[in-house]
Amino acid sequence: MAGGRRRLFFALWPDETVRAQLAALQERLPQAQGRWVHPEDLHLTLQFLGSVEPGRQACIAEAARAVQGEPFELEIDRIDFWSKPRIAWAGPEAVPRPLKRLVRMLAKKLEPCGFEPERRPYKPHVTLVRKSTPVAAMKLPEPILWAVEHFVLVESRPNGDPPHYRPVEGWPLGD
Ligand code: 3AM
Repeated sequence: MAGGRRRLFFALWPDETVRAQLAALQERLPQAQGRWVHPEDLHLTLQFLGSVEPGRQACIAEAARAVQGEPFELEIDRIDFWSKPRIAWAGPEAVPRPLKRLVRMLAKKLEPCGFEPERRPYKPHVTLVRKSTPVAAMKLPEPILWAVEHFVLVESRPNGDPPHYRPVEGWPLGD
């Protein structure tokens, strides 16, 4: 990675099939008013990094390479709403152990790069609508089955028109 400061985060990035299914969930929220996440931007954040100067970007890639994860299946089976950040989201009722381990390991490997581990408990979610009006929690009749085989580093360019996010590099989970 070269260039100037970049706003970065690690995420799970859906393939086209899962992306289309997640985008279809947005259509289940017709009552919500707010800023709809562009379908091309739908993702599940693993760790937010913020604005990163060029000197730390190689360290981040090195940290990601050192993560020893394993593939897993994520069952997106509910829609819910958080009132404080005002987001409507989709996520798994049960958090798979390999996902917890992945997030923990990533945080640990990133510490030498100068990133403090997140203190709040990890709550995996795919944001569907920001600045949303309240949405009733709902169990999905048919969960989305997301076979997770890699994770990515994403660059965020929040200004201008969406999509705002672009995966810049990816790493496989498992061999
Ligand atoms: O994945 P979601 O959409 O929930 O809100 C930002 C977005 O969350 C969040 O990181 C994701 C990718 O941009 N984010 C933005 N600023 C943040 C911060 N200072 C943050 N998360 C933690 N701390």
